Amino acid sequence: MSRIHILSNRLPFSIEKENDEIVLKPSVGGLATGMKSIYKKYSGKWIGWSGQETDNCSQEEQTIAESMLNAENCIPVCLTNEEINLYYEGFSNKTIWPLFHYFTQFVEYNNQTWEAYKKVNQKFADTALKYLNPGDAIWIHDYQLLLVPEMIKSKMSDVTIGFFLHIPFPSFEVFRIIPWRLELLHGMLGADLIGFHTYDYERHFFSCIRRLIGYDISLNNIHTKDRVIVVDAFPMGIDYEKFKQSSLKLEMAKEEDKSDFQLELDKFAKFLPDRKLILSIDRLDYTKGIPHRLRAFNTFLEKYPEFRQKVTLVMLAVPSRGQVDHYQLLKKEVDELVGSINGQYGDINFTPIWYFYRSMPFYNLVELYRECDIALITPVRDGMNLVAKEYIASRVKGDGVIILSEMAGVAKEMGEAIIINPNNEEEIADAIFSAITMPLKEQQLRMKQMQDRLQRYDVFKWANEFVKTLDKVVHIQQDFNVKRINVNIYKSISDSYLNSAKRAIFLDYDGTLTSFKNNPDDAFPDENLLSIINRLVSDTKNNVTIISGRDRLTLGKWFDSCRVNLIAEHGVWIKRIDEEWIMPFVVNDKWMPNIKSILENFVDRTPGTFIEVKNFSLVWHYRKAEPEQGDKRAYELKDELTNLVGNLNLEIMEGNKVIEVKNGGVNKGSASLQFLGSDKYDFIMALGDDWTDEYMFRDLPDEAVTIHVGSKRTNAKYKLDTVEMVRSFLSSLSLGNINT
Ligand code: ADQ
Repeated sequence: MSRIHILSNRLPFSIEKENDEIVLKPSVGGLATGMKSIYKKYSGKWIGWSGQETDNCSQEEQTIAESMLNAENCIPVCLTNEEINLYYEGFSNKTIWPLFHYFTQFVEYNNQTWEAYKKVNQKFADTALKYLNPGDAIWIHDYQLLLVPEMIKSKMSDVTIGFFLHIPFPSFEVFRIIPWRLELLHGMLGADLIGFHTYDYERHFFSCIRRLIGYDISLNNIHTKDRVIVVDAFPMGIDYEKFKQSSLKLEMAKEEDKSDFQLELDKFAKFLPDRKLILSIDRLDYTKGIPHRLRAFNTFLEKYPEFRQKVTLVMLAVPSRGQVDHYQLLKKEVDELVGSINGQYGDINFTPIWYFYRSMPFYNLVELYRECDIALITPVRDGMNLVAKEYIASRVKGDGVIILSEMAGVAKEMGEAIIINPNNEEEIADAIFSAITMPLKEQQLRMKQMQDRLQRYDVFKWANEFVKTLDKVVHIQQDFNVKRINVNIYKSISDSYLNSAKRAIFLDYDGTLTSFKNNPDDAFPDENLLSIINRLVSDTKNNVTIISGRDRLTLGKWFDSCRVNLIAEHGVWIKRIDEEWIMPFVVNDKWMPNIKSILENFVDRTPGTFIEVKNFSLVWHYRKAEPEQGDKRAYELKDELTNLVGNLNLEIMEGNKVIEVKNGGVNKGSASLQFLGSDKYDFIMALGDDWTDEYMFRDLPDEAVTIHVGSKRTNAKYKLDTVEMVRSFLSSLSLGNINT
């Protein structure tokens, strides 16, 4: 991969004015650290907003800021006050943020902010496009820029795009609420790799894609009409060594080197050596569950009165989004709760809650992480939560207990924490009691396991893993592109077609010559298709065979007027032109009643599914079922059948939204070879779209032109994307067109 650029809402520097001079202030957050390592290593640019509102500063100030940022390989996207209001504070923070965190009651649906969101996303995309070269990669971050991947992909398809969402991706039932859901999904699908913190978010995303767009998903790949998009979970880490080393440094610090804050903490510890400190750190956001936490602390003091003078909650809340109403209300609620608890349980010597409503410098944060015996992290929803990881990295003595909400992404990685439901105040109160009374040995054991894991998977590893996968995706896509029939490939196929004297052409039916219909009986050949086939067969050099899983009666009826050979039920029946149907293989139907009763049980439990009974096979169709339920039942059915079919010499075939059970050894591969027999053909071609056609692609002679329809992995040599392309390809061949 040549260059990798980063695109995020904010640049890793902010512009500030000091004594009338413009200065760049670097961000110290984990993301900035991880990304800096990437865009520097891969000689890219970092594109984003600098924090400067263009209508609040002069042109000269903007120019100075821009050249200072350029010197750091940063490219500012200039935004006006109004754009920030509508796109960032509006649509990003009043619509997407609450929706994706399941606060549906806070979601605002406002066309004006949506229009601004689109416009500003386009501004980011346009700025990036100025710096992108073919072959470059770009890594786009977070919910403010969901539309940018598609905006870039549609203009420059040869740029590889990674997208990472830092917040949760909600379940389908929540995501479907938003009127602009399709636009948002299509925006994200412009990416080649989409990353989430956890598998749950990935699962929700897949479910939305299946239900709202209908693309096929296999393992963690989404198959669109013309691309494969890889989706995976990459739990973000922190700069572990930075926290560990700073904490070790504090451990060794002499009295005169200590901060005032640390000296106060020392004094407190000396004065009250048995006092336990519980730490709570967050941005003041309604997703972080701060009022629940305070009420739970209140319950703890009520339920365990013996700890009333012995436990202090140190609560740090960073001011955040203060212009938004819900945040102002939250601040009021938190202030009142803190006041009420301190009023009720405090006295001259004891303040139950130390409340700081401000940001703190990095070294003070580490001092607190070191000093507090327990970290109480109880968001009601959180994409990941880095505070939990920072606390663990700073515990260089190996003690300390962490109480963690099961609703935070980080809980998936930390089975050793005390995991709680943030809405259960009683449970949190009991967890505080367990943490306070946890023996040191157990604390150390749990802490060690978490530390080992976090140290291995830090923010650098996280970033590198993402980039490594992005690189792999490039290869998967190249693989797909190499096989797609382009002008040159078409020319060489057409040359050998025209230069041949005897041709065998095998054409699968559903999904290849015609699109899928909800009711299989409605997929009869239309006039256009019949004329293409008739033109093909009018050339006496061509021996054309429709090879399908369909039953022989249907195929016989539909192609009655065409001079084509027919292979039905995946090879059970063969009918050559002007001859009768024959069964080239020995097959039986004795197994059918038993298997049919199993399938019936699945039909009863899965609305929208039905059984097709063929002469020698049974098919369970689930195209009309609820997509998720259909897929789930299909897994179940395959599992159940696999245990039975071996003994009965049967085979399970998985087609496009169908599962078919049939006699073993009979498939489109053996049938097509049987058909060719000992006749000599100097041009053999086969087209098909699903798994059942792969037998043909595998078994036909090496020189055969094999073409997969769609974008799945295949044994075929070439690909065509759609049924329409198949039709125009066959038309061009039959007309003898050299170019198409
Ligand atoms: P945030 O919602 O901002 O991030 P989080 O992951 O906890 O949440 O990060 C907060 C950061 O702010 C931490 O690095 C912490 O040290 C710092 N911080 C907190 N309080 C502070 C204080 N008083 N003073 C100074 N610094 C303070 C979003 C998602 C998260 C996801 C991250 C990263 O909401 O779920 O973990 O992105 O993907």
